[in-house]
Amino acid sequence: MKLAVVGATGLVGTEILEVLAEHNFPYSELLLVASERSVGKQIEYKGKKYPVIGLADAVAAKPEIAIFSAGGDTSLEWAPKFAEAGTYVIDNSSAWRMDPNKKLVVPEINAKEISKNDKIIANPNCSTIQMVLALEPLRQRYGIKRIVVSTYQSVTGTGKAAVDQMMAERAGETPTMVYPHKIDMNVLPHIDVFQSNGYTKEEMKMINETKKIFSDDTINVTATTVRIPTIGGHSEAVNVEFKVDFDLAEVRSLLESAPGVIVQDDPANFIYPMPITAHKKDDVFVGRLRRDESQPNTLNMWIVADNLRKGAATNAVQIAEYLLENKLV
Ligand code: 2RA
Repeated sequence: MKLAVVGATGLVGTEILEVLAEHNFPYSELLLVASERSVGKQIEYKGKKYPVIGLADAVAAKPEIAIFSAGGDTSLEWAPKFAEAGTYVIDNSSAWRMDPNKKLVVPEINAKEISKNDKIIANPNCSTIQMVLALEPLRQRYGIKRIVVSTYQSVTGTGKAAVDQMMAERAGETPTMVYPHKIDMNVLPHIDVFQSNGYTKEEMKMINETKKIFSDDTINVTATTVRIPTIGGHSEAVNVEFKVDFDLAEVRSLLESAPGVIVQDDPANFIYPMPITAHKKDDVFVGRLRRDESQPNTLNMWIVADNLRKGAATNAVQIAEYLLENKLV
């Protein structure tokens, strides 16, 4: 089974390789693919050096699976070419997520929707993945009317240049600005571009992708997404109104038995999810569970996950594992 990683030199691409190694993902040949300027570079992976190849050569090799993290433009141009060659493309960009003919997959929720015809599969936005994974067991049990989410997102979500800006500011050096403002010792209520409705693209992604993944346009969602000067993961304060009342002990039990979710909720002992403890982990961490006493049937929760892991690389690798396990490749 030939496997291609497209965008292998980026933050997410590097994380994809780490996750593939940790999961001992089976392949007969590994193709590391990047833009022309990186062709010829060597990447060491599991003790072996691999040459970086270009996209045209990768398509010609006809890999069974290609995991993309190379931006929307590259995906729009090249994912169809791989699909035409029979490759399953698992794409981390936003290019295909809202395409009505493409599946938007969090394996624990809707991998079963994937068929042999789905040659381009979209990986949801990182901030969406961690939220819907934690909400899924509660949606199944209580039904969801409305979600209000505020996020606290790591600079790693923007990429290496943003991490470099933060670290330069922290060191008192002159940074190369990625953000419109200083990020260290600051927060930016601004992720991606502002839309005509006053929301940012990131906020609209959370709203629209949540409805698609849950296959339920009746769920009302509103979001405020914020960039904070940290690495290690995205954090989210979620207020969710259910269709019926709930029992807090049952909520905890449902979350504790949910695949891919770990409950860390013992505030008396200062136990709650944090980016520094979620970093490099594949799970989604949930805590601060408490009833919203201001309105019926409503729960507050705090959700943290490593955005480069379950928010991108791990989710994509899990989709690839699903394809193998279900003999779609
Ligand atoms: C971000 N979720 O955090 C977006 C894309 N990775 O910037």
